[in-house]
Amino acid sequence: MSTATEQQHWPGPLSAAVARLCTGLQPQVCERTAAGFAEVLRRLSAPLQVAVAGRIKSGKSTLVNALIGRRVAPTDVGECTRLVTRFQYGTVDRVEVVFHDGAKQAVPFDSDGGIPADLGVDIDTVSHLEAYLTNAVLRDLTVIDTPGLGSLDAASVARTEELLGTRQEAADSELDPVSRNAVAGAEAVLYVVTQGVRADDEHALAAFTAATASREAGPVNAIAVLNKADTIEPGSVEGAGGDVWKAASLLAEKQAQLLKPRVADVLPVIGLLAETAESGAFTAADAEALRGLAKLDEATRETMLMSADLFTTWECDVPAGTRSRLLERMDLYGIRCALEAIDAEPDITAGALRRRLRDASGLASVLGRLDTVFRARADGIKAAAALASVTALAHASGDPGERQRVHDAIEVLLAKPEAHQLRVLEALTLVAAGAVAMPPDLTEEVMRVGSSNDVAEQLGLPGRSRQELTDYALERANWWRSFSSFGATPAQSRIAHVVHRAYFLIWQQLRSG
Ligand SMILES: Nc1nc2c(ncn2[C@@H]2O[C@H](COP(=O)(O)OP(=O)(O)OP(=O)(O)O)[C@@H](O)[C@H]2O)c(=O)[nH]1
Ligand SMILES: [Mg+2]
Repeated sequence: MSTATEQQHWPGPLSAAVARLCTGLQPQVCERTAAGFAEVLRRLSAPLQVAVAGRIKSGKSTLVNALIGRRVAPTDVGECTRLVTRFQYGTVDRVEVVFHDGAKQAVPFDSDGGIPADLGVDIDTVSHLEAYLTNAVLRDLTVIDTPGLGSLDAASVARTEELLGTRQEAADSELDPVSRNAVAGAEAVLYVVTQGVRADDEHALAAFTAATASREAGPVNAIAVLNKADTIEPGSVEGAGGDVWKAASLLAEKQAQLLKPRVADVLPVIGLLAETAESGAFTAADAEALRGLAKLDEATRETMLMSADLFTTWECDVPAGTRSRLLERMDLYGIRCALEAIDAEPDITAGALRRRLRDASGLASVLGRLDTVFRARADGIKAAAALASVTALAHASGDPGERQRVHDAIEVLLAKPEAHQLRVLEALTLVAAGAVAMPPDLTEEVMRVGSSNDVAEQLGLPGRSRQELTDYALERANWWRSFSSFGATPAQSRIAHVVHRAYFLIWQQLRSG
């Protein structure tokens, strides 16, 4: 007989195992916890939930539009920038306002196909927005646009947490607030920073933990982008040689030092240019206007490109309104890129020019990382998030017997060989968050082994022969085994077991493959 669990489409074997755990436990827990488990099951079968988070005006919504490939999230002004909007896959494009009392109201798109900047409803009564779009990217990622973390006081963190927490399905399922909190929140985060991460941005990243309600952010489920790379003054970055992109890459590396291991990576990006290139906002008329600008003599052109003001006010044949539009869509750096592309290839088509802008935006690398960090590991990320929710629900129940039953069931699950990857993710998160202290070199090794699917990368020996890799894997497997028995604290020992096993499996794979 096939159960409901087997009929569902889970993202993979780990999620399926956690789903079985939930269904198995449901009859053994109180009604409230069981309702929470039902919610966990529902979330497990949904696409990975990725929150785009960061400071006010860091370009979150712009980046969301670039990812979706449509200018749909309002940017810059309007009350919607203060709301959480969930973009998910749907067969018909529509947007709904969800009120605090659970009521919903459809809102029409504006004439450009975007969510209107002002909704015409009392914003204080609104919980969040749900946008259903036909865009294919949303089939396996639900993208959550969040309001900027402006101040890092507890109140603003709590607000984001609550906003992310009071999502539609949680509200639908009539969970009490405690249970809702335990299952709410994003499963992964794309953290947007701009030039100069300061200490409080690290705090903001820690605040993501609050936003995700029950999950720690870590290299498993967090990526950062250094947005607005085009606005970096290359002269201010040593070693950039006056090159904007080089400067951005160097800064991103520096920020990675600060933010790792809380995030898997920091990638430079120009969200605005990515949005323009991906959303169809770049038109043949824009290309024509740029061609007009490319014909200007060198001195005029350079003068105009010195500032936004000069660009729009300088006397020239291309109408000022057209120039303002270009500026708004591409900013000066994007315009310069386009002009250089036209210089090199005067007959370049609008389509080819658009592709050049996309290349210049750095979006491809971001999408690549989203694939390898989030999409490829969605099963593990979702399963780990679900386990965290299950644990939180059991704790919230206040019944020690129930807590113990849930705890035992999780232990049984984690002890199974097929749950190894789940333990690796858990170990990574614990070490990255500093919950288990490790010497720096061992921390690095845990990160390396757990953060890749490529054996040579996991071993930190790219380009070595199979024999060398095999020998090294065995050596490290043995080292971690003895560390787990002799050198480690109990918490470290648990991690060491997992790392030992990871090396052992690598060794086995190398020997047989
Ligand atoms: N030059 C430049 N401007 C950008 C870039 N990305 C976004 N912007 C501009 O920055 C402003 C803010 O962008 P939003 O996407 O609204 O930022 P946000 O983080 O969603 O803002 P809030 O939701 O209000 O916190 C807009 O004017 C964007 O056009 C970029 O890569 N380069
Ligand atoms: Mg916004």
